[in-house]
Amino acid sequence: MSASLSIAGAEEVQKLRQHAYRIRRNALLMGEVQGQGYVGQALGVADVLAVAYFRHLKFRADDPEWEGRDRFLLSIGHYAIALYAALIEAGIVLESEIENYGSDDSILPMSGMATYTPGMEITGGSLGHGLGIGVGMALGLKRKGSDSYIYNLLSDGELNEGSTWEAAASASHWKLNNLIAIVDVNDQQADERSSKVLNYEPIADRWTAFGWETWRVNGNDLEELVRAFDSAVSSQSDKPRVIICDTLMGRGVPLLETREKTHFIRVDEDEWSLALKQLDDVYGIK
Ligand SMILES: Cc1ncc(C[n+]2csc(CCOP(=O)(O)OP(=O)(O)O)c2C)c(N)n1
Ligand SMILES: [Mg+2]
Repeated sequence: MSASLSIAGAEEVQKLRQHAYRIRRNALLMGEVQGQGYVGQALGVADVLAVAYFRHLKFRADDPEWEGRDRFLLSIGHYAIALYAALIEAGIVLESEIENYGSDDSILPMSGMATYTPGMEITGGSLGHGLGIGVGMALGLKRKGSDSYIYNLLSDGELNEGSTWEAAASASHWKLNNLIAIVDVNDQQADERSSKVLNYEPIADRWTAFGWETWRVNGNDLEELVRAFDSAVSSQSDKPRVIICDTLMGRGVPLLETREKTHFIRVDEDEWSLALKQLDDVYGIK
């Protein structure tokens, strides 16, 4: 895959911008169905998901369990709405499922579960286990001689979990250069700013000290993301890779960007159409 990578031009970045827009829009539409949800996270990581799914991940929309696919592991079950929005954009989940989001028999439950949703590789509601599962999968794929990558999106809250660091240590021990961790640093968690709950800095030095090749980028800047993902995928080192992404919760919808409490958002009925309109304005869509 790395051999076929070319430097992203303005046209490619524009295409990724459109994907990011639609991921954000899908997330808002799902939020509107329930009137609430983890919408701020979805808006925050939409650019990361656009670059992952539409520049790097190998997948077959009509065959989500294709053996040759890259695996995208969502540690953070509560971010499911973000991944659903990307899976819909990728054609793995039908757009018509949006209206069933979060209802009893839906394939899109509010917390991500592998048995419910095509493209959802793991069940991730109990935080701090995604990276450990990723280590096991990456080791297994290596032993099978597979050239697939394991991506694991984890949150800054998950850096509070000892299990994340056990996994980080074992990944470098096993030289898992087919494992790419993506850390969403939005400096938020359920009760407080993440940096106040438990300081995570110097975050890049910590990962480097655990034996990882490390990038830190503005996770809402597509060009920076493309450069980091391209380097991570094409690196020839035997180390696991981590891309630390500083993101803004609610990104792309000013009324949500400025909320004080963004972990779980409730939006008044009339505010959803305003949120969608603000998103269109930000993207210059009439
Ligand atoms: C092991 C575990 N402990 C606690 C929780 C409860 N919980 C759910 S979301 C959350 C916040 C985690 O931080 P982060 O993912 O950074 O939050 P966000 O950025 O989405 O606000 C917590 C503590 C959980 N799901 N699993
Ligand atoms: Mg967080």
